[in-house]
Amino acid sequence: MDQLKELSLLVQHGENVQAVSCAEKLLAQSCPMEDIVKALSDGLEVLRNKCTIENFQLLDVLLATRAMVEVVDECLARKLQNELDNLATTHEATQSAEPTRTLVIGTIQGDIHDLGKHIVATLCRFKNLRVINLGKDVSVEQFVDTAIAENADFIGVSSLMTVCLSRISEIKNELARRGRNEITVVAGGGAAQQSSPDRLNVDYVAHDAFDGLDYFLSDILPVKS
Ligand code: B12
Repeated sequence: MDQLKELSLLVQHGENVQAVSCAEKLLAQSCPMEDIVKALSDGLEVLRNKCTIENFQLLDVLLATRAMVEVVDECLARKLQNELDNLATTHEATQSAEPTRTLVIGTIQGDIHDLGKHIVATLCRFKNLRVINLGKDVSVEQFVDTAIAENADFIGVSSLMTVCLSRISEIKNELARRGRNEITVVAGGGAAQQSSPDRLNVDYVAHDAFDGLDYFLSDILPVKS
């Protein structure tokens, strides 16, 4: 069987130990991280029908969740750390070691889904961004207060719950009220992806974690001196 398919199935079935070992093998074979994250997400996608208001098979979903988090923390984070360590030995990397951009990230109030946000935060932390992770169920005021206090460049907001989407649009209104229009707001997560920047009143809606990372690292901002 295709190893990425196998990884999806292992996550879907909550086989955390085997999922970690499968992901390690894939990374050792230079499988792109994008493909691994896609396989993890596919594994959880199958559980969609076990996570509805009417049918909530919590144990199955939580076991899959644990397997996914372990792959992210034990395989992907370690691989990213190794890449960073290797880079740090080069002169060029030593010069650019200080993070130049700050991201405040969290899941919007009313929503407790945090796996996608965890992946984004992990990728960004290892790609030279300063990341302040506010966790889940985060109010508009918490996002804005923290972004201002930390002199952030970006607010990253995640939402998988359609009913919570309207709160996202309040973030830019609150930033404007506080005279901080320059802070860029990026939304992501299954529910946000179904919408548009205009409707969510954000600067960008990321298709996935890597698209978000590209946006945070792109030339849209002048690099702070
Ligand atoms: C796992 C899961 C849970 C877990 C969450 C565990 C956790 N720690 O996160 C638990 C069991 C707790 C849970 C609870 C509930 N869930 Co649930 N859950 C899911 C499930 C199966 C997978 C979600 C997931 O983690 N996917 C994998 C991650 C990696 O994908 P992702 O979040 O989309 O993230 C990727 C990108 O979107 C991006 N990204 C995400 N955020 C951000 C942010 C930024 C800034 C950027 C740049 C990128 C980015 O990066 C990731 C990698 O590319 C989904 C079904 C689905 N496939 O979406 C339902 C789902 C989200 N749940 C749903 C529901 C209804 C619920 C409950 C209400 C069920 C209930 N009976 O109570 C509760 C919610 C309670 C609440 N108030 O939030 C619905 C939501 C429907 C809707 N559209 O409103 C879904 C879609 C299932 C369905 N019925 O269709 N759930």
